[in-house]
Amino acid sequence: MTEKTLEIITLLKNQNWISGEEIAKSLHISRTMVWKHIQQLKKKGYHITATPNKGYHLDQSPIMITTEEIKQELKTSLLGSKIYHLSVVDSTNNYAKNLAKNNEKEGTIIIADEQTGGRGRKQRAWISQKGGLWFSVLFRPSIPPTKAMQVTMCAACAIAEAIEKQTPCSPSIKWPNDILINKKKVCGILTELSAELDSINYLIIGIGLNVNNQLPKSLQSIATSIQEETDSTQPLVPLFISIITCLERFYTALVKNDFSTIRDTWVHYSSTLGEIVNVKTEKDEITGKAIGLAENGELLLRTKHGEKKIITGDITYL
Ligand code: BT5
Repeated sequence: MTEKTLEIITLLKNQNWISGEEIAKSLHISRTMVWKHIQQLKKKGYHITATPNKGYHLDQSPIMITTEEIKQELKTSLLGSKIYHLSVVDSTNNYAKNLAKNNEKEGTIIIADEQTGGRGRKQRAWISQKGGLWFSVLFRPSIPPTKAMQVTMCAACAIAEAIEKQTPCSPSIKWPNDILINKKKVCGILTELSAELDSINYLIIGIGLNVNNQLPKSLQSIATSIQEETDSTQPLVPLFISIITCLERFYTALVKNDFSTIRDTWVHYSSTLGEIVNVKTEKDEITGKAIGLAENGELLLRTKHGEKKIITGDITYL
């Protein structure tokens, strides 16, 4: 898209109706050129009504991601300073890792319309067809590797807050990395890092949010999408912008050593605390009551054998 096309989007967004003549004047172009730009926007998925006497009206922005729209709307200073938008990739986390190894700066985001090899934890498959938000954010935090989980918590808080702001849904966070709506998983977070003993080289947060994508039958009892929950198609850009804006706020707090803001927000959205849960870890299976969250993001469980700190695992509510 050209500068002029972007300026037209801004004019359309700022006014209910705007005539071709006003656009032409404001951009110093002919009315024929205005018409050509409008046709281009329609091809990109913008729904624009043209009415004699009134002019043009923007009914709806595209459902799919457009980098131009992101650049126009995103007002963050660190996250998204560089954005790679791919139509298809195996995994945005893999792509981010390769960039990170080649000295890519903190804040870069990789977003894909579709992933052919989307991954969850322990190499589990993550279904990521067109219509969802699949992206990875590259961080280089000055925190010890033991605190890496705090960045995952920032992401979980940001996603929950953004869903609440942008949709009528009530999200909750299930420890350690799931966002639920009506008890079904709508989003998963995959955190991967490269670290020395006492410092992190890079940390990648991969976020998979089901928005307008279809889910396979095999997942329908445990997973949901924003579209399914709201019965309507949700434009991806406002949700994405909201997640990134919230994430930058939480991450800035974390870097300034203010973990309490993140913990309070996490507790506010948690569906895990207070529940009796079964946790499957690498080595064993533990049942207990989830009573709190430790400083580094571990789950505190009260069990028959006393209090236990769980670093990672899969939990089921009993
Ligand atoms: C996760 O793993 O929940 C992390 C998912 C992270 C995906 C993002 S997308 C962008 C970036 N690039 C990647 O390659 N990955 C990240 P885990 O907690 O292990 O959950 C995996 C399990 O969730 C699977 O075994 C399925 O049961 C279920 N699942 C798979 N696809 C799903 C989907 N689209 N929605 C909900 N659940 C799904």
